[in-house]
Formats: sequence, C-alpha cells, structure tokens
Amino acid sequence: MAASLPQLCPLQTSKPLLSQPSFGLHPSSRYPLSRTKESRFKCSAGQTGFFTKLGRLLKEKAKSDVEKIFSGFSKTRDNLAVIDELLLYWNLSDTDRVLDELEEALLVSDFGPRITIKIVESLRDDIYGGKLKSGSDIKDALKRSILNFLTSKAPKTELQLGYRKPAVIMIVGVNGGGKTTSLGKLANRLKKEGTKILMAAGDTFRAAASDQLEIWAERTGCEIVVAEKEHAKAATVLSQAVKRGKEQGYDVVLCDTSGRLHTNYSLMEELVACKKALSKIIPGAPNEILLVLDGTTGLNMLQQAREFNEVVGVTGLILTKLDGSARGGCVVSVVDELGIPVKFVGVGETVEDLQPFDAEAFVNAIFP
Ligand SMILES: Nc1nc2c(ncn2[C@@H]2O[C@H](COP(=O)(O)OP(=O)(O)OP(=O)(O)O)[C@@H](O)[C@H]2O)c(=O)[nH]1
Ligand SMILES: [Mg+2]
Repeated sequence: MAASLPQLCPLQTSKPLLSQPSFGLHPSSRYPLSRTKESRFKCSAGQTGFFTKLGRLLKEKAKSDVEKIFSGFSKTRDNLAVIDELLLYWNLSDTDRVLDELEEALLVSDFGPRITIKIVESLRDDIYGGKLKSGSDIKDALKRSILNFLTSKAPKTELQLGYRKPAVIMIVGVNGGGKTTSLGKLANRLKKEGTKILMAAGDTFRAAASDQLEIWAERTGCEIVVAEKEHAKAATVLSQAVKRGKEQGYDVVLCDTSGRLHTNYSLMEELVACKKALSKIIPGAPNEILLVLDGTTGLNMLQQAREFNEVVGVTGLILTKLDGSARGGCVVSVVDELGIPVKFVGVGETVEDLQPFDAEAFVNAIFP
C-alpha cells in the first residue's frame, strides 16, 4: 500500500495564521459564522500522509514538552520518591526489606498487584543473581521494566486517523471524567498543528453541556455544531456534524458525548447508535473512540474500561486528572490489563494540559 501513496504534503509551519474573526453564532441555526482561515495542512491528495504526520507530530511534541509532563506528575513522583531514598542506602543484606518497601510504594501509586509483584520478583531474581549490583542498577532496571509494560502490549500511542477527511474522533466515558475538557484541549493541540476542526455537541442529555462545549469552541477558535432543538438525539447531532465536516472540508470532527455509567444498558446502547450513525456517513468512522478515565478513581477504572470496550470498542484512552492524583501508576496497570494504548494524559485544567502520552517521558517524569 505504501508504494502507491501519493507524496506527503509538506508541513507549512512558516505560514502565519490569519487573525481570527470574533466568534459568533448564527441566530437561527446556532452554527457559528463561517471562517475564512485555511488549514495549513490542506492537501488535495495524500490524506494518509496528512494524518500519519499529524499523529507523529503530536507525539514528538510530547517528548519535547518534558517540563509539562514533569510538573503534571509531581504528586506521583513525590509518592515514589521514597524509592530513591531506599535505593540510595541499599546493600545486599537489606534487599528483602527494601523490596518490601518498594512493593508498598508501587501499590500505593496504583501500579496494581499483578505488575507490582512481577516487577519486584524480577528485581529480586536479578539482585540475587548478581546482575544488579548497586542502587542505581536497581533503579534503571525498575524503569526499564515499567517501560516494557507500557510499550509491549499497546505500542501505538499516536492517533490513528485513517485516510479519509474528515477523521472522526468520539470521546466517551462516565460522568465528570473530563470528556468535554479533554475534547477542548485536544482541539487546541490539533488546531495548533494547522488542522481544521469541527466540534460536535453530542451531549444532548444535560442542558448546559453544549454551552460548555461552545466555550471551548470559542477558546480554541474552532467551529461547533449543536442540537437544533431540545431533546435531540445524540446520534442526529453527531451525524449532522460529520455531514457538515465532509461537505465543508474539515480535517477532524471531534464528537462529545454524554457521561454515562458503564452499567446503564440503554445509555450504552445509545453510544452504539451514535457509532452506527457516524459510519453511515463516512465508512470506517469513527476512526478513534477515546475513553476518558479519571485518574483519581484508582483501579476501579478498569471495570469501566472493560465495559465500554465491550460495547463500543475503545481504540485509545485519555487518563485525566493525573495532576491531582498521586496514583499515576494506574497508567501502567490500565495498559497492562486492557492492552489498549493510553493516547493522552490530562495533567491540569488549562487548555495546554493535555499531553500526548509518551511512555519514556512518563517513566522519566515519575522516576527522575
Ligand atoms: N485537575 C484536572 N482537572 C480536570 C482535568 N480534566 C478535567 N478536569 C476537570 O474535571 C471536571 C469535569 O470535566 P468535564 O470535562 O466537564 O467532564 P465530562 O466528562 O465532560 O463531564 P460530563 O459531561 O458531566 O459527563 C472539570 O472541572 C474539569 O476542569 C485534568 O486533567 N486535571
Ligand atoms: Mg461533558
């Protein structure tokens, strides 16, 4: 397939963005007034290249944005700082006590029992087998082992946006996890790369939900489609948005959905209806179904993820609120349990606080 691909469009990063007109909603349709800004990515061919490049670009940014990642994980890092102290004074006769304490620190940070035991036992073998001879050897082995857990089962952390425009991303999850906020932050990231974004206010359940998304649209300078009447079906709003996205040459349509408990059968079925409606308009859509998991809920999130995955097929995870939690180890247990990649992590409430997930940067942020 690669051989027949047209040439990639070069990134035209030097072209300045045109100034944004003020955001306004059309009085009758509540559609925003159209904008004139052209996408910097606009290519007449080579859409596979467009989306692949976009995914890679976001990932590169994650590596370079080390400071943000570092500060976002400060509570988890503090929690794990005890490991540094333990290893600083480690000597062979102390091994069992040190490994017991290391086990506790990992469990408290939500690495989960399975992973914790695997890590600790493999360290024990390597220490007694003479492979690890100092505290810093042990720390390096610990980091390698965590990196391995993160990369072996779910290596593709980049967005997979297919090859047709618009790419469609649906954001799902339980109430209050951070779906709308993450969608807004994601729009900001993609927009900065020159992508033309349309938001779809698919949370028709809560009256204030579309207002909240409109604020994000305004903040990020993106356009938005909201329900034309009260009690509209989510699937209808999302279909309208994707239709408009297709007709008007958008690159990506970001679909918000209502929060729902993974145990509520009829609400979960609504998501299936949304997914079907989208695929009728663009075969293969949605390209990504990103499940938002609240990082402060601990390992309970695994059950949510299993249910959502079973019903709609989750393609990636966004773990939010890791800045407010000392339990960043849940990233590792989620990947290990589900084999679904974490694609983004939320590390704060501002528009900049969504980081593309990069396993190496994560490990270095929690074990500096
Ligand atoms: N500290 C922190 N707060 C976050 C993060 N992501 C979201 N929040 C906050 O979490 C709260 C809920 O976020 P929303 O985006 O409204 O969550 P939601 O999943 O859309 O909620 P519903 O639509 O009601 O289901 C808001 O106060 C956000 O500011 C994060 O990464 N860090
Ligand atoms: Mg919401």
